[in-house]
Amino acid sequence: MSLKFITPEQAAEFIHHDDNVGFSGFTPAGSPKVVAGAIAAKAEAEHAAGREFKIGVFTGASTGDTLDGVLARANAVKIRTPYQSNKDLRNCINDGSAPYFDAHLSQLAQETRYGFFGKINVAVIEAADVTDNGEIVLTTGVGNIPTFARLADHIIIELNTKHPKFIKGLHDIYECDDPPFRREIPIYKPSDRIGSPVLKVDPAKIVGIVENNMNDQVAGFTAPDEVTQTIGDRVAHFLVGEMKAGRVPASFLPIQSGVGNIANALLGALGKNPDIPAFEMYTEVIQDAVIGLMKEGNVKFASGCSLTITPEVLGSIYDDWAFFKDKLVLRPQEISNSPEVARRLGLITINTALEADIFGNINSTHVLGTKMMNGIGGSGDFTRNAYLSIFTCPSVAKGGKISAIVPMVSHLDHSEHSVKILVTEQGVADLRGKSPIQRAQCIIENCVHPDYKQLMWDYLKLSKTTHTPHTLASAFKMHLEFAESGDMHNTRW
Ligand code: 0RQ
Repeated sequence: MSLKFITPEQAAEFIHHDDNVGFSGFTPAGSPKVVAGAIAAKAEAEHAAGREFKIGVFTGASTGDTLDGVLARANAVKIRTPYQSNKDLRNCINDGSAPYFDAHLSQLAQETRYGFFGKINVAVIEAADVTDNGEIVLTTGVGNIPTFARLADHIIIELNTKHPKFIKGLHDIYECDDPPFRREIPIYKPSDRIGSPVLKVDPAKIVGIVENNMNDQVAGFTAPDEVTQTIGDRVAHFLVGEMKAGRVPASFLPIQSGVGNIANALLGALGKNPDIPAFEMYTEVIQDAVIGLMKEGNVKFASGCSLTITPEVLGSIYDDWAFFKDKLVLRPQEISNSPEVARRLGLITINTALEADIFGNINSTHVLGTKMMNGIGGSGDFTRNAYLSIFTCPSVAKGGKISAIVPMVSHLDHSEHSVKILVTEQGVADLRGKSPIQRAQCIIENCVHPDYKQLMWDYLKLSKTTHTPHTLASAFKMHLEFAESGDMHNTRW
């Protein structure tokens, strides 16, 4: 047989109201870029004709505006999971028009296989190459596509000519068996390869190939400011101390780091620190900073789920492929974020909090307890299973009117049991081996902004309890104060 080229509109004809569609990629990297636009146009036409048209949107993580943005604006989302960061979709999630459930990224593939979310009808896959016998070379992100492609009835390929065919070998495609047949994932170091360089699908399911010549919609990072730079330096300094104390081996341990400006500044700080040896990464998102550190010899190898990097940096990788090809591997998120592998390799994990409480609980997802920001992403997969889990955040938000450290988090993503170190630009709180009251003292002393320190000490004095001295009637007073006057400084216990 030979595969045929079709238009995005012809591809959209295979997608019907109420279908569940699984998309490839992870972040905008490797996410399909043209078929979702045609699905959105179809949804708008159906709505104009008085008919319902909404689909389930299953992805790896966030996507680009050409996927999440267009579908949200067309009111075409029946259900969305497991992570997003698009402004229009976020608004629809928070006004209730796009139902969303937040999920640990490592779990979505297995829970889809278990049948928890119904059938996956169609898979849409961005590819650098595809053969008539169904061997697909993926592009910059893998996500959950091995599972979606196997379960779907129909497969649509977006062949993206921006990516050279010679990247075959960048990917390591492996899918776990399900219980009771599951075995260990045989990864014993970040560079181990355990699967196939191509995604193999049943060619009879491929209904057509759509051409695509668009870059991943990855924005650049702003240069570190004083706050992000200080946080980065504090983490690097802390890790050097751990090495000197013998708690982190002198050869170092693999790093997982989240996305965003703090993560970018932090990786730069780790790379520049002369006391930290060249290290490996076992992470989900490989961002620009990692590639810079690789060129400088500070990062030896990076295993991830995506190359979430700007087009310029991606171009520099393709131009120097001989240098990079044995230093990078992209895996399905079931593997890149596997709790089993994270625990085995002994990862140092570094993620960002929106809000922390004085007892060490973390909110990474819900602004003031109710509004979804992005999602838990992989932060839970890594934090719970880390050798050493670190959370970072600026001590204040919104020009100082919000303290990022509060008596009780307004939503819980990572509990006190999983969070070992908290770092703000004010300092480092080492929570290991401390009781709740000892953790509270340590966090107030080291991490809280000076404007809010007294308020926190006074909160602790409200309760006579000795184990976790909360006063439930006051625990959310800072949030309530912000909602009322727009400034947490005005809080009175
Ligand atoms: O608001 O956008 O209106 O300016 O929240 O805050 O400081 O710009 O932080 O971009 O680094 O994102 C936790 C969201 C941090 C991200 C989070 C307001 C603040 C600003 C964003 P504006 P910043 P960042 C790898 C691992 C979960 C997933 C994860 C995230 C906006 O890191 O999504 O870790 N993490 N995945 O003003 C109210 C507070 C606030 C606050 C900040 N306490 N209350 N608003 N803001 N603190 C990636 C993947 O899994 C794919």
